[in-house]
Amino acid sequence: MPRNAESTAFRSALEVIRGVEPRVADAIGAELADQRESLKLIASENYASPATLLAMGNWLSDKYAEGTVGRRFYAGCQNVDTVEALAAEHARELFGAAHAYVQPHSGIDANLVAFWAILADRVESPALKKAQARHVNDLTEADWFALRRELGDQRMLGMSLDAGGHLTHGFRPNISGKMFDQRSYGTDPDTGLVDYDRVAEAAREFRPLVLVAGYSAYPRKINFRIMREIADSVGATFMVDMAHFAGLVAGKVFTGDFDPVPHAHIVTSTTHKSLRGPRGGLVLCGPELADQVDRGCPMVLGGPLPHVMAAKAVALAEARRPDFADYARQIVDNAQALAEGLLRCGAKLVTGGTDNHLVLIDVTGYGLTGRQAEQALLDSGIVTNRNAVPQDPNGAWYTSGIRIGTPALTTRGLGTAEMDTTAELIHAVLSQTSAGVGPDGTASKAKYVLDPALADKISRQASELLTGFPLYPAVELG
Ligand code: DSN
Repeated sequence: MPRNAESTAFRSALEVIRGVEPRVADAIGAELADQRESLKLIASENYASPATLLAMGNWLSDKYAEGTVGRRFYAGCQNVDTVEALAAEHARELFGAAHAYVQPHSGIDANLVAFWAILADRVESPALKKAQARHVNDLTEADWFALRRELGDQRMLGMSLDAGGHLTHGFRPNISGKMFDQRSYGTDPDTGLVDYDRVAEAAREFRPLVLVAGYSAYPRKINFRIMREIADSVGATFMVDMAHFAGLVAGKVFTGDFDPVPHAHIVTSTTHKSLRGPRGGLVLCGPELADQVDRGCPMVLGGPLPHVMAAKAVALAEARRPDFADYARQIVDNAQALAEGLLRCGAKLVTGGTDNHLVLIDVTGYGLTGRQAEQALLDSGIVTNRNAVPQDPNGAWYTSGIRIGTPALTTRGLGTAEMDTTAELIHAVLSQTSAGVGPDGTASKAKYVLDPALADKISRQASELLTGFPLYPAVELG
């Protein structure tokens, strides 16, 4: 697309929106300005391409399309069929999967689709058979009770939250924690790494129906061949949630034992993190689970979002281009440079470094909680998020960690030299922030003291670092 076409497209869209609700147009414009000015280091965020963003704002949004390609519960879905089939084809080709389901609206949804498919495939349940055969509205209350009884004691083994696992892998705040009896595996207390012998031991003791691998805050690779062997040894279905690192799989940075697709029975992902697509999810599997996976809507999903599937098709096509592999490699080079820079400054990192897109700083080394560190960095123009560290003494709300990731800054074009500077800026903020006191004079886990002049200085330096790397350079909103 010519550069001025991008600018015209976004300007015109905002002009039209402004004619109806100017405050929405202003918020959209302000979001671009904010994103342009800050050092975005949230490991799960990225910047989708103009083509991906534009593919979402159109008439496909208006179409209902329950069902699957060529088999819809609504008439007139031929164009939705086109975009869904394209997105699925790109996903299959990109990841080398036999089947791709691109309807999930998010990672949580993708995981629910996968969990339901596994339960339906594995559990002998008369109530479930009834649920599959009938429209859900035809099930009686007694049917639902039977369903819960028959499915309710199935077991899931996944990574613990403080080791970097995800809420949707059987933890109580998510429905998966109600669906499954969950046990988790942690990481080695000395190295912070997954200890496969301990995972195997936990699997032997617990005999899970589902073994889950995947994380949102573990800064290392996972050997999926070994995990599959563990799953096979106890008859478990092996599921990988690659939401965070899908871009590294797509870009062939994670290959062989570290590519989940050849090893897992089923793989789920989001499309908007390192994969750099629209917000959404997808599921990959072999032919044996495909039929159950395709029942995702209406079993656990609302109607598909055709405009988002169109954007998935665009982003997945982009990820199939050779330059996406360069991008994926650079994400990891940048994360490693950032980790090395932080280590040189004396920061304490969980596992001592990274081999993926993220770094987890243990900020207790600075005498701070994650919450204090997150806010102090935000004051200084550096956007991160707090995160628990293994055996976190401050719990899941205040936490003791800061998670930083490089997919977004790498999209902007920053390289390893800029990561050195970024590490120095982060260290400058954290080393000069101190814990505050609460109203009763005791140490606070939330309050902090940071000289505003220093925060301003770092903000300016962060902004200067970004000047050579404009975000959406072709887009001028005027
Ligand atoms: N919220 C995402 C993350 O930040 O990792 C995962 O759900």
